[in-house]
Parts: sequence; structure tokens; C-alpha cells
Amino acid sequence: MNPSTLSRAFHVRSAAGPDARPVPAVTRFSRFSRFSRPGLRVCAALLGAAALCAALASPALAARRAPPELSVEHAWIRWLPAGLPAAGYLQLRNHTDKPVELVNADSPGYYSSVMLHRTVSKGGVSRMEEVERIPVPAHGEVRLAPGGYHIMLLNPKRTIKPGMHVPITLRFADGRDLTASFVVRKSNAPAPATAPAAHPGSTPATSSD
Ligand SMILES: [Cu+2]
Repeated sequence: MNPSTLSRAFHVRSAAGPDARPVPAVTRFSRFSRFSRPGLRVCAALLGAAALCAALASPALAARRAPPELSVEHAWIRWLPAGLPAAGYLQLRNHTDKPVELVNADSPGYYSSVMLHRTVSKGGVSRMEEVERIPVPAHGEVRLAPGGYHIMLLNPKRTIKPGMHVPITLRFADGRDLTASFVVRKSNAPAPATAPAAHPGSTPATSSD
């Protein structure tokens, strides 16, 4: 122990109060000589704590690895020039035992108005109508695709171009929400091929542009 260490030890002991006396150096060294047994006990305690931490962490790891309850695939936006309304499409899967309902969507920072729409054809005439909810059956899926359900995107807040990725948050009747990244495609681009129902996977909840 060098002099500065000793002086620090003395200082700490003195700070305990005016009556506190510094421990003689001999006593301190004798403590070091007996350090091996308490040291082992400390190590054992640390190992026990590590094991406890691992046991506590494993449920969290399992939860992280669990498949998502809802997932989005093939999310894309059919883009039109000059800030015209665009439509968002996706394949939405419900992996739970209960049906869910998509009731809203928004895209803050990208579109100031987002609605759920459906294209309906009557007498050879197609028109769009707003829908309050889009049901997704238990262990089932719904496809939002041209000619049917879609997310209507109006009044872009910034310039949207093909190739960009736009985050859209899907809001469900039970309070859940899911943000997916929609790739912007030209208006004449074909719809991406949708996967069969058994195909696992999801769109990460991230965005970039
Ligand atoms: Cu529409």
C-alpha cells in the first residue's frame, strides 16, 4: 500500500466522525491476509446472483423470441405524382386465437389524412367508400390489395417518391398498434406477389427514407 492509499484510508476513516480513529496499518494488512475465505464467499454470492439473473432473464428472452401476434407483409404504396392521393396495401396476419379489427391508421410526418377504404363495384362502376373496420379472423389474414380494401393516403406533408419507405401505424380495436414500413412504388408497378398463408415472417417496425 503506497502512502497516498494510506492517506486516503485515513481520510475516509476520519470522515466518519471526530472520535473515529484510523485503523493501524498492521490491522489492515492482517485483514488482507484473511481475505481468501471471505473472497470465496463473495465469489459464490456473485455466481449465485448471476444464476438468478439468468433465470430471471430467460422468460424475457423467450418472450422476445415468441412469434408476433400480428404481422405485416408486402406493405407498399401505389404512388401517384403531384401529391395526388395514394393507396397503401399490405397482407396482415393475425396469429392469435381471437379475431382483431383494424380500425384506424396514421402516418405522422408523411400524410396528414389517412383513412381505411374499400373499392366496391356496382353495375360496372367502381367507387371507393370509407370503412370503419377491417376484420382479421383468428389465425387468419386479410389482404389489402388493389380493387379491395386499402389505406387511403391524402395530403402528403413532404415529397413522397418511389423507392422511399413510409411508416404507417395500424391501430386495432383492442388498443394494439403496429407500425410497418411501406415501400413506395410507381403507379404502374405491379403488386408484389403475396405469400401463401402458411408463410411466416413480418415487416419490421422501422422506417427510413
Ligand atoms: Cu381510397
